[in-house]
Amino acid sequence: MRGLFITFEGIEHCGKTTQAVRLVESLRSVGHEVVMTREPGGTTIGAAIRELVLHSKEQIDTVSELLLFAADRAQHVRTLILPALERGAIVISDRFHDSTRAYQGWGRGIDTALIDRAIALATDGLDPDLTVLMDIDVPTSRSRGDDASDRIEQDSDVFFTKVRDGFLAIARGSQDRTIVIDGTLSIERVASKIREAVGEHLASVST
Ligand code: Z5A
Repeated sequence: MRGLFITFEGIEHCGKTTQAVRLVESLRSVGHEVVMTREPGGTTIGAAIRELVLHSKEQIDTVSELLLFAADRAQHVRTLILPALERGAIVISDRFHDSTRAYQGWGRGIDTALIDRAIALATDGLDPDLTVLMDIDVPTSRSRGDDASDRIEQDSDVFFTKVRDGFLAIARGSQDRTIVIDGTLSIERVASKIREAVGEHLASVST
């Protein structure tokens, strides 16, 4: 049986990583094989792309940036995600294609048709079964860490407001797979809401 593909999305410091780790622990504790991964950087090639795209000192053209994220994803999907799903594992990815739509589409303003082509090439049509969008506002994001440790984090509040609006619009258009969670709630409350949603999803696919 094909496994389950879950993604976490949201603006920086929304709590994705904290919650993805908790969900992995909770699913492993009841015997599931879980692969936790991330974009960019889920593979060895991806780690090199991550370094380039997040830490390059040189200006990166917006289309080049789109294609670097797409190259990371193509390698990730074909060498890690699909093989794990085919053997029945649950794959949890910290970011996937919604990040491209939100950051490169809504944030950078790249044309939707070009974004769609890059995503289609990289994913070959793979969509998450379930996406958890952790929603926080930009001041909350900044208050959790404003060290601007990578190239994209140095972008303006206006940019991140567009990205957040993008994530919310994408969620409205993909309600069949997306749950939006208020990321300003306590870590415990958020974790419990996510466990509940994933539990319901697992129950619905096993009946
Ligand atoms: N990017 C892109 O542009 N296009 C693409 O296609 C893809 C990515 C795939 C990689 O980000 C960058 O690449 C990202 C988008 C871009 N750029 N930005 N900005 P990343 O995912 O590696 O890093 P990040 O987005 O900056 O996230 P992060 O710093 O790793 O944060 P997080 O995973 O969302 O949150 P966290 O590490 O779990 O928590 C952050 C802090 O908040 C930490 O101190 C926690 O203890 C605290 N926290 C967490 N939850 C709570 C709650 N509920 N209350 C209070 N405090 C909390």
